Amino acid sequence: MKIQSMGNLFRLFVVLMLLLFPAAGGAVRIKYSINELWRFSRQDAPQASSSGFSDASWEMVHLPHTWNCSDTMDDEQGYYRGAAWYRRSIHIPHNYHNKQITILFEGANQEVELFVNGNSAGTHAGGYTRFSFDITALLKPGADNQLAVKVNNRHNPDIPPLSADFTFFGGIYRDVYLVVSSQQHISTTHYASDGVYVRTPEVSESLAKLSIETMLSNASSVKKQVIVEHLLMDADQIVVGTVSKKYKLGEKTVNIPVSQYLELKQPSLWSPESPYLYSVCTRVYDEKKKQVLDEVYQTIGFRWYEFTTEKGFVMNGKPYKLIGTNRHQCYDRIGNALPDEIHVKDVLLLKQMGGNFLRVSHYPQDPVVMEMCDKLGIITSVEIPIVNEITMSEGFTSTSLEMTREMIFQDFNRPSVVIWAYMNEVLLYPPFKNNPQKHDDYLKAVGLLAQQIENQIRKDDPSRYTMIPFHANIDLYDQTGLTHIPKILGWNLYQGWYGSTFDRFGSFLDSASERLKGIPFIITEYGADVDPRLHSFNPLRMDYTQEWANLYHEEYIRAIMARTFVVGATIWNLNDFHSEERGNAVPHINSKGIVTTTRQLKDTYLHYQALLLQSPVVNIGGRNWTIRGGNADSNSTCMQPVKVYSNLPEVEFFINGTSLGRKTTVEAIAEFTIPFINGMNVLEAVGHTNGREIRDLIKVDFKMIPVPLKCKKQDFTSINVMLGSKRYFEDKEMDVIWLPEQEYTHGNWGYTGGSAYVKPTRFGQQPASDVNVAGTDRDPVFQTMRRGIESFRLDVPDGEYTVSLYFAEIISVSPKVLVYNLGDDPLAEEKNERVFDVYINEQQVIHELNIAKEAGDHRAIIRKFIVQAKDGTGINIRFDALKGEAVLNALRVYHNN
Ligand code: GCB
Ligand code: CA
Repeated sequence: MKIQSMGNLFRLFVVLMLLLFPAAGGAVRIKYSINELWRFSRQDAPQASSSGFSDASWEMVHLPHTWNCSDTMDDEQGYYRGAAWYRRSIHIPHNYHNKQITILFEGANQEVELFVNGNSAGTHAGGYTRFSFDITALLKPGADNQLAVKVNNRHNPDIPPLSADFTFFGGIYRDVYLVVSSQQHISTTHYASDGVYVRTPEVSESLAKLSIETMLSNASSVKKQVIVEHLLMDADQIVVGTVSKKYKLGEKTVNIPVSQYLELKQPSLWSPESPYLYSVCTRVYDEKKKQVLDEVYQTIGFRWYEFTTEKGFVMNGKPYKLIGTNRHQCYDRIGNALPDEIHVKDVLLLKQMGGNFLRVSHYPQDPVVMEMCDKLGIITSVEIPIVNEITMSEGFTSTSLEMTREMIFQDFNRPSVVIWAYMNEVLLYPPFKNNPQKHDDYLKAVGLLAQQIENQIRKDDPSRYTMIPFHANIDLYDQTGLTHIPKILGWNLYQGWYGSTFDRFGSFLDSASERLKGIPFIITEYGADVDPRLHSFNPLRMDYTQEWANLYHEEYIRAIMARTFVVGATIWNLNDFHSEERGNAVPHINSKGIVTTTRQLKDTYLHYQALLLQSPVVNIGGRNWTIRGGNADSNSTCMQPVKVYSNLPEVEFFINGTSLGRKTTVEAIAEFTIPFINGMNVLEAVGHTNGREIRDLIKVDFKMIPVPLKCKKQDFTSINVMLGSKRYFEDKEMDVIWLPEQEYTHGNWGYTGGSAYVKPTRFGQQPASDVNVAGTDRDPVFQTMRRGIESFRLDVPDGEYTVSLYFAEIISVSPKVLVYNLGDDPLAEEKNERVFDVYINEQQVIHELNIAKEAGDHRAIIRKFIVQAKDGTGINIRFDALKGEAVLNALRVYHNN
């Protein structure tokens, strides 16, 4: 009641003010994007800085843009990391002659030099923060002005990140704006922020105190009196507070801080479930308050919060377990050059999953991401991209500190931000392991840099928490002193993925918390790779199947929920993301996302949604696994398990309209065994809540293999089998399901002889190779094999068949060691030369095949044969080793008639 009438009073006041002092048109700043019509060249062209340079032959591109879309996904190692140029002209109207003109880059990776009409306007280092240049002095009003931007994504030892498990796409990959303001204006060049910093030193249900700092600049060569006014507005744009003050601005001054104070009684609080937003409109008037010279709006929120090991995270007096994801700014085919819509979509995905927490890692992201977190009530931790290692140089230190300040000032007012973080797994591989003195110096340098960054944050923004994310080497971080610098410790933990077993996760946390008593922990990363095309009913560590990751996450979330000192956790990762160096099942992609690079939902997402979302959820697992296959049983069905994820107490399952009964959900899961039939199957899960039915429905095309193969009831049409594999591989483009191998039995199909290939690693073994197999996008089909195979037989009916044999030499004599494997490195394998013959139905079809010699290592080859099955003897493919072992990676048999 009271607030309402206050609001009305203020509204009246504002209307009056506007009547008395109408803002003169055209004076307030204009900000507009200049994303289109850039000419681009992916090479260094030093002459391109001059305004006379002709770029007519250059390609025309639009921002956001990266030059690494294709070379980061091809079979050649590496991608272009070097200089490139962007050029365009901008028309500056004559009446801008007394304006201040700033160019604002939201992000360009990673070194930039801007030239305006041939003159250098400035440089910037760092690929993930915004930067701006005041280009007024270099522009000619009433003319076309030439912009030339040199961008370089080379390795630079003074700029973090030096290395990381993600692709360093080069380019101007975020929006670029021009800001046209009056000579007396709110600064546009203070760390490229909006120039207004709103602090809320005191917030309670009854009162919020605001301190608003404005950075002022005066470009004119005469002193000026100005009035700075702040209007505090609620979510309905009703003014609920105002304050103003006169200031004398000296001539030619930049970034002069001035502060004013405001109070608000009974503020509506910002919280995850009710993210109430206010805004502060800051206006600069001339001294008579006749003209508005400049104006900016800041979105803010009122909340107070605390992290403790006893109560976890508490906001506005209410405890929250923070659960969410990390996120990388990339997408299928477009790299990091994302339109705003995809940034928006990603934060919505997190919200729709029931997540309340985003670790904006490993670097600050697009302003739209942060804006969405403010709007949706997603708590965030933002991080500068020092990853894996540092350089012991003054340059590296100063760039890091500069980045820290950019991060802080650019997202200073966001109610969603509660943590500033830095240094991800910075001791992953200290470089001087064999030199104790240098090793020691390095650890000291890391400790010193951490302390400097920590001090900088505490000085610039004491209101937020700080955090450093570690990997599991607690001794090293402790020895370096890093465990006692930030207010919160982050842990990136992968027990049960990179070596070890799931249960080691909980036991690690318990002993670490014992040792570091009183320090809140956040599980900043945990995850397992999933190639969404791979499935298994016998999942194994490192098999890249959905099912292994399901088990991993089920175990981890249980352990996280059970521990109060774990105040939050962020899954690694929201989305599958680009990491050029990686092989794995999907080369160049880290597939630990719970959604794919095109944002298809994986089972893990569907499970978290059932665990976290308040509203009723019924999700059939394997929603994307719509082409399945297997052998028919005596009822002409094939039994396969399907999980249903639901937050309802029980769910009922229907297959093709027939109920399989109800099951109780345990930890939001109910598992059903489904009798699939050949062809299209309709799967339906139904739950009930408050008299309402909640349903999910999927359609699955089941490709049944008749048993025996010469079955009267069903024709044999085709079969695809991966040797040495327990996995299924779904190929939607080809409309094919690849089956795991089985041993031959009479009347059926399968191999005889040999053993499944396993990849030896330091911590044991992996069930498949993870090398990038060249010449195919279906790497998993080639990444397993049966070594020493004697034959493959199919007791198919008489007729003509196409038999395709799939080969690749997947053994690695000198395997690539990736630090991210956390020590579970591949071991060098012994490569004995292999030469073998192949016979089909006793006719020799391959003479002396030497895969490595013919195709080279890690390259796919397919040999196709037309074969007649006669006299009821089916197809018998026989391997005869001449040297070493014969192998077969996969095979396809297709019935031609
Ligand atoms: C980590 C890193 C992250 C990697 C991740 C992984 O610990 O912080 O950048 O992508 O592991 O998938 O290995
Ligand atoms: Ca490449």
